[in-house]
Amino acid sequence: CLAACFATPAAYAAKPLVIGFSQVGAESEWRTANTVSIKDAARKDGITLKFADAQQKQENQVKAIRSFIAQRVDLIAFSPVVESGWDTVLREAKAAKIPVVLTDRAVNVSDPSLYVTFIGSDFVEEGRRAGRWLLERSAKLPNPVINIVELQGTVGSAPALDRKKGFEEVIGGNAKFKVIRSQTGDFTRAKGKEVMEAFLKAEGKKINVLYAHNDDMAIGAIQAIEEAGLKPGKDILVISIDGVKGAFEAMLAGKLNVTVECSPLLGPQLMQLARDIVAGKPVPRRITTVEGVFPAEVAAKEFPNRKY
Ligand code: GYE
Repeated sequence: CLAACFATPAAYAAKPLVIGFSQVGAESEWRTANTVSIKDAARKDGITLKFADAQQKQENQVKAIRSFIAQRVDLIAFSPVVESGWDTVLREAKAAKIPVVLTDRAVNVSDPSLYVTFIGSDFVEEGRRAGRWLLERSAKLPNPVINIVELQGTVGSAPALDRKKGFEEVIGGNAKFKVIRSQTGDFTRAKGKEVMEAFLKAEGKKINVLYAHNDDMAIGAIQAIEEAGLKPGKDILVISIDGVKGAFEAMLAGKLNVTVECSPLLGPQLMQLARDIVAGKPVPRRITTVEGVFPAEVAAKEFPNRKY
């Protein structure tokens, strides 16, 4: 028993924490920055991170979580691609006594004890912020009716559901605003472009505003607008969410009007939470990220401060 018997308590305490993390995919600039933040924070903290990319598929996330349970990791964290369908696998984690932390996106489960805490943005509020910007901006427009097309995020995902809801909360019930088309672009540039092309074909110059649930889809759509011979940012106002560098570049080029910030830099907070949870300390049930709104007018000033 030599080594084990003589190991000091400090040696045990130094055993690195093992976290299994199931990521949504690599669908956007936001996601890439989120992955970097989590991997960097784990490395800095000496935490062993088992990282799995689900390529936007729930079945892959379920598999990854089951494999983390089989490996008996200390904690499971994941960003659920969609809200529903998690009860079974999370019950398995609970039965194995492995705590679960949600990052970025929420789940819809019948038993709230299936996860310890949820860290991430308030997506409904982000949608409201996008709506409020449009309300203010459109007060200056002569149009009696403002026709909006909407590029939704991944079907069934928390940010797509909530960003739609928050936006509608602000502009709904106001006869001036009409959402004439709304379809998913799956949070990617390629899909954003493709769906915007279809919107433009169907509605053409009727479109006054594009509301995209993330910057990547807006950037794809901007290309489609230009290819249709229209000026993004002028002929069609473009509103999006995230605040990634690509969005700032588009604002500096005059092609995007506003981005509502959504921070992907969740890594350091996640590592701290993981340590606290494993040490048995109480943690808040919900940790909401603090964020702002960046209209094109402040893009030049803010660009050098952006971290993602
Ligand atoms: O807005 C989008 C990404 O869940 C907040 O997912 C995240 C969203 C983000 O693909 O760009």
